[in-house]
Amino acid sequence: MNSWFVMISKKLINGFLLLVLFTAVVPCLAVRTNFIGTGDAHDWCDAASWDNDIPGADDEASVQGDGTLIIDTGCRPTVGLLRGPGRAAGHTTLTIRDELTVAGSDWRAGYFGEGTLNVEPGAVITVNSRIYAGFFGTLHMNMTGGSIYTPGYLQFATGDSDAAFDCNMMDGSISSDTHMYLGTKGDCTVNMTGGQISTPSGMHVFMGFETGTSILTVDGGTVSVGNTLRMADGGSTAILNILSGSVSSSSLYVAHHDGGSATVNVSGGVLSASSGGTGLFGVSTAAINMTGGEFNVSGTFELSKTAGSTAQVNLDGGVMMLGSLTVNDGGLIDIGQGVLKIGGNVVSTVNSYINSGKIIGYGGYGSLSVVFDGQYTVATAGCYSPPGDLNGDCLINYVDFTIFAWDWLNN
Ligand SMILES: [Ca+2]
Repeated sequence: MNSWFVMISKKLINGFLLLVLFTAVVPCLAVRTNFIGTGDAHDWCDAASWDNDIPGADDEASVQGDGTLIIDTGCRPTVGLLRGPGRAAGHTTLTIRDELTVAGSDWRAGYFGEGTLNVEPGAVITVNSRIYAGFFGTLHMNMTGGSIYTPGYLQFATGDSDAAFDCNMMDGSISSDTHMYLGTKGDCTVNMTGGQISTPSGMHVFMGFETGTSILTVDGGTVSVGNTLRMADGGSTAILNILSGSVSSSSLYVAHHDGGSATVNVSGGVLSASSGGTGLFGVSTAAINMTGGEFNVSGTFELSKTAGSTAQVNLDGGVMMLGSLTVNDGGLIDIGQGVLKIGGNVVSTVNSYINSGKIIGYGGYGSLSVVFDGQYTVATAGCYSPPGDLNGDCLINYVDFTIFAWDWLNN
């Protein structure tokens, strides 16, 4: 054979090998298939529910339109991408009772549309890269069991300020290996009465330098944050209510950027962290209202770290137990029926805060007692019963007015 023939033959063979190789490594072309059902109870594993067959492991499943799609027991789909429930027009509902795997990339629920997601016992949802819930749209979620897990991050109410996410979690678990963002651009409401939310990384209760509101209410169940729990980024409002159950983190930042407003209300249960404070990275506003339960920080808790920040702690009940306490200007602790405990003998430090008006009792009407019990410095308040306090609880409010009005009407 002459040399040019050999050369062309080699090129053809190489080309053929390349073609074989190319065909072998490139997966089937991904297709988008849309849920086309209207009304209730369409089965995900029924091809008639889709306009382009049941989505496969490389495909984009788009759960859109007006209707309810169900992943029922025995139907265990794996898809490449998941969009919905809720995409463009209509209100789509997705109910999940068995395994769902998003193998290729992310899941965008409430994606430029409105959807309802029901996660029920038996659901095992695994999303390969990350989860957006309420992404330029609205997602309503009800979780009564099962699990949601992603190794990536998880963002609620994100994309723009019209995005919204609300969730009622009664049982089950939501976990990620990286950050969880409860509101980044739009409003986010999470109500827990059971189950677990956990990450070894951080949680932002509103993150994104926008003006939205994020409310996390825990009345049962546990929230476990391995790193920092940050409340209220610049301009946003964050509210954490704990009625029962527990919330724990490594660091706890209550209002942490310019213009942020954070409120923690504890009436029961336990909030615990290893360190933390208020107004950490900007001029912001913080309130901690306790009427019961425990607020435990094993290390230092610092009030109003950034100059110009304000922080008010109202201890109307429960116990605030701190490893150590720093109260900067702008910080105020008002002790009512609650108890403030600080590790070690820091009686003189606490008295200096009392003398400078940073710790008061009953809004200034109380007398404060500070003692070292051998382990903790314990500050409590007694009440002088100011004029007008007819029931002797040191508060002048509608209860006193009721007594006054009753006496007046009966005499
Ligand atoms: Ca009273």
